[in-house]
Amino acid sequence: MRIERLELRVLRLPLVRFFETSFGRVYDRTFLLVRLDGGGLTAWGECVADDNPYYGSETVETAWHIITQFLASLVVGVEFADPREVYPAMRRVRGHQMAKAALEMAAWDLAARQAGRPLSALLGGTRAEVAAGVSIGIQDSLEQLVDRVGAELSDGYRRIKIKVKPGWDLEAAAAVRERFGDIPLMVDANAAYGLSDAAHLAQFDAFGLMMIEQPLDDDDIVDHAVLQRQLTTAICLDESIHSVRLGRDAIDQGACRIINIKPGRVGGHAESVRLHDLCAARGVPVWHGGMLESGIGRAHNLHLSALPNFSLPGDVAASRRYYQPDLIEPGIEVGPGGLIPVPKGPGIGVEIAMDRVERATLRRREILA
Ligand code: OSB
Ligand code: MG
Repeated sequence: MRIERLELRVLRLPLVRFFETSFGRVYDRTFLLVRLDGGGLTAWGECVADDNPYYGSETVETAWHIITQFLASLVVGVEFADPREVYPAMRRVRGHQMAKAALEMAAWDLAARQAGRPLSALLGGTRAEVAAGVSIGIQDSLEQLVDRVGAELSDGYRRIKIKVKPGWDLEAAAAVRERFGDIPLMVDANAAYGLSDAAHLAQFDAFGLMMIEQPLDDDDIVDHAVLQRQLTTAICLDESIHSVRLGRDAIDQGACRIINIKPGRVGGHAESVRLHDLCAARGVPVWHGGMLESGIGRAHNLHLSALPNFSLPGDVAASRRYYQPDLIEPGIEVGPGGLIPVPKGPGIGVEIAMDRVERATLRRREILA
């Protein structure tokens, strides 16, 4: 496989509904798309970096800089025997997992298209459909939260995650439990707490949650291990797990019992598969996280979610919750039982609506071999 051409675009799309986490409320999403061409085929990847460094340290502009100045020359014009060689080829660049992942994931799409097979088959997927959950942002009132949860449950979603922060936490979980009883429920704090909040966080134990996601800082493992010993609720790490090695360390130290895998956070599909396999070997379940992706990133996520140890419903939801219309046609939909079929065509297996991509594009750069 030889990558002959790289095209990078900055796009902006309005969200169907605002999304609020402990680090703020957003009404639209700015992100990069990567297009790779090779052997007469075209492939796509999406960079999950946002226009701000609030979830993680990367942004659209840092990813643009790192890809154009440093990564492109390590990938464009290079012959790869296997997409697993792409991440190691970028090793001299430290960090910048989201920028690396966008290129690496597009390379997987290219390899799968060249093989004429769905991406999930190359990654080792064993499922034809994946269980969908939803992530519900912080709302203006508990009534609105309960309404949203009700709407998502009637759409068939198999697990509800609510975003929490100091001042919007125990009451939110209580309101959902009171109205909907014993549904599969979890909370995500996006690093909004400190170890000094341990006693407060322990009050979540009363709600029988599936897990509490990323209560403490994104660069922390040890304090999460201290906290986990004080909770009966399982801790799931998201932001803290930037690599397979950090995943290993977190498990070994007892910092979490579950891991959220986002390929953008660990450097792409190959690193995600390695993390998935490590967790499977240690008896740690994983689920696929989401970053408000367009249909292109969403399709990538579905293919990866087909691997066997993605045993909990992920933040892989229908296109229409995010963008209307999406950049793919048809959009991704949730079927009966809250399941989403993994696309069956070659590569990511979705049709890209180029007219919509063009309309949403703010900037474009072409890099040739
Ligand atoms: O922490 O999982 C997160 C969205 C943006 C940044 C971080 C997170 C999220 C979500 C939404 O929870 C997941 C989705 O629906 O795509
Ligand atoms: Mg999270």
